[in-house]
Amino acid sequence: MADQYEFLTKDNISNYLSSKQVFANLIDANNLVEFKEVGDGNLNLVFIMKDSSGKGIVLKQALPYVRLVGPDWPMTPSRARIEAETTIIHSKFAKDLVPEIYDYDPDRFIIAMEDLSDHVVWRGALNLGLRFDGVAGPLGKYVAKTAFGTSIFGLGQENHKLEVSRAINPGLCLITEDLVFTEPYFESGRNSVLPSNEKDAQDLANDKEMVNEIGLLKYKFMTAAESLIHGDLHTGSAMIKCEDKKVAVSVKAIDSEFSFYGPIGFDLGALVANYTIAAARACALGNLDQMHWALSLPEQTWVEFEKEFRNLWPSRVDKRVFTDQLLEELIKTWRADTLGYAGAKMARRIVGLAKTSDIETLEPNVREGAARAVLQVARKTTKERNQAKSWANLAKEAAEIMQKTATK
Ligand code: SR1
Ligand code: MG
Repeated sequence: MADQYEFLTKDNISNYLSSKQVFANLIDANNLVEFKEVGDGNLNLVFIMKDSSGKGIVLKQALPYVRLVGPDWPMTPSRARIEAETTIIHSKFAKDLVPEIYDYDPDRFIIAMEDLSDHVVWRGALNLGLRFDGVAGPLGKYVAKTAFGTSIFGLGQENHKLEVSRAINPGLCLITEDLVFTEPYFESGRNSVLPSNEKDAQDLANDKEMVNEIGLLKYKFMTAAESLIHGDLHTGSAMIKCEDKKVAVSVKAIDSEFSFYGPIGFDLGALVANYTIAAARACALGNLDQMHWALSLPEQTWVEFEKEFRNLWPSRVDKRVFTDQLLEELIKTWRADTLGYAGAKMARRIVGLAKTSDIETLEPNVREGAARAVLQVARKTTKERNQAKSWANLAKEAAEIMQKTATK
């Protein structure tokens, strides 16, 4: 049975590390001096160990249920296999932008990977009002490199089809289909907002044009097997190392357990959504410089994505009918998809299950305005996604909404 396996604990982890030859040169299991359980996500156990010589390793174990809710919400632990496989595949195209995977244990659903304790989670830094450049651009590059490499253009017809079937991830896709695309509009008992935001949530659910767009975006999410996407690329899925405290020297996309063959714009949209949420927090805290900076990040990610994808285009496997004109059409479509998914991902983080610390750690008096702003930006961004507005214009519109809805 997939749910009958031993969970990692402080008491058995040293034995686990000693039991596998693959760890012999990576860490001294008999001399562990540091042990931390750092899993602050919604799904898994995550441990960091260090030995007396300073070598470190991370073990991440998938539980047979959603950690956020408990055993009442069973969830396939084979998502750990998906994450290990996707990270390894993505590393072929963007080695520096993902953690190194050392091992995957299919019996206990444990991934052993590079210790990134010299990095911090980007969302945490953003929440502190810290401004690190050199992150949004590399994340756009990560999406471009992995999207091209795993697409028909990078793999060719047969390999692409084999990959689509290998990467199928129905359990985790269902979570996204429900939490992102359905429940914010059709309450199923898992939504929540402040009482003062109830009308904002109702306005969202009653917005027929928005629901229609969400239907189109959900359908595409469920059917467009464009590339092996990350599937949950928010600012908590980016780890950054910033030695001089201004520009990141290393950026790693982590936690790709929601990965599957899906629409390329989904990952880009997730980033745009979370930048917007970070901006709404900054505005609520009266830090308008930080708000404007956060609202400049979508353009940085998009520009790097587009530049990198264009660079890779000449190396596509089959050029016969995949002409340069097609690339122009695809770029245009992906930009509209990015904005559509961005709005969907903003809205779900305000009304649905699994919110963001950016907004949730705000005092309720200012949280009200921030949540309202995110919902209004969400609706506008998704509904107007085909209007070909400049990134500067989109940022200006979002800033205006945030300043107008701010509460004290
Ligand atoms: C039940 S899992 C909730 C959310 O956590 C992850 O970060 C995904 O975004 C998922 O929707
Ligand atoms: Mg995650």
